[in-house]
Amino acid sequence: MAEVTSDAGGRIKGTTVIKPFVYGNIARYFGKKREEDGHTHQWTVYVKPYKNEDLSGYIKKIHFKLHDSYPNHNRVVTKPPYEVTETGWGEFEVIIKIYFVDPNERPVTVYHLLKLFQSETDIMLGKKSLVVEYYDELVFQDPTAMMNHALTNTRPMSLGTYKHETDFDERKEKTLNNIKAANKKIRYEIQELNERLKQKKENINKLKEHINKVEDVDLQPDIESVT
Ligand code: SLL
Repeated sequence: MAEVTSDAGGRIKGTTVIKPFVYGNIARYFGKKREEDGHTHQWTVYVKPYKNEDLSGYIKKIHFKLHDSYPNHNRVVTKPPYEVTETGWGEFEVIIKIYFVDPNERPVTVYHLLKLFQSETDIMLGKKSLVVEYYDELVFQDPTAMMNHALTNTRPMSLGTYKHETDFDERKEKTLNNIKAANKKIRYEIQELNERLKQKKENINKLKEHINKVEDVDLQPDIESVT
């Protein structure tokens, strides 16, 4: 258990609070290009809690900065759901800036590449929505007493079971397996390279020995002529 003390800024030393969250977008093809503006998709970009909790307990607002082609591209959302729904024709990077209820807490920025297009047939036909979302964590180091209270006293958002479109447990397992496989591969490559290095070193030593021998032989007549 960390020693809990409070410094002049009112921060609780030795405390770390981690808040998992999910950000991303869903999108759906209209099925055709819209005559009047050339838009092809409706999309929603969002920030959600990973576990069922009301983020407004510790999040003050979230800025979603859209592409310049959108009118008033700085969208500010002050309460759940933290999302922006729009229509458009193109993909771009959305800058998501999360502000906290405690002004001492630095805002956190995440970048999300808004995704509209995917090769799956049902998504291309507009029969099914596309979902691209990521898991991340907000880490609060030595929060102030006020922030700590806000972080640890959140309320649930919904009364029902809370579920994501993405199976993050499955993704975690897949990611872990990929990391393990990559680790194994790299370890094997390192071993092989070490083997080759050893071989080369041995060759160098052999050549050095050879050079020494040749030099010794070369020196012999000179030494003899001096004496
Ligand atoms: C590009 N990366 O340069 C893209 C930009 C911009 C998307 C995509 C239009 C919105 C509107 C829209 O979808 N912009 O007209 O209101 O190709």
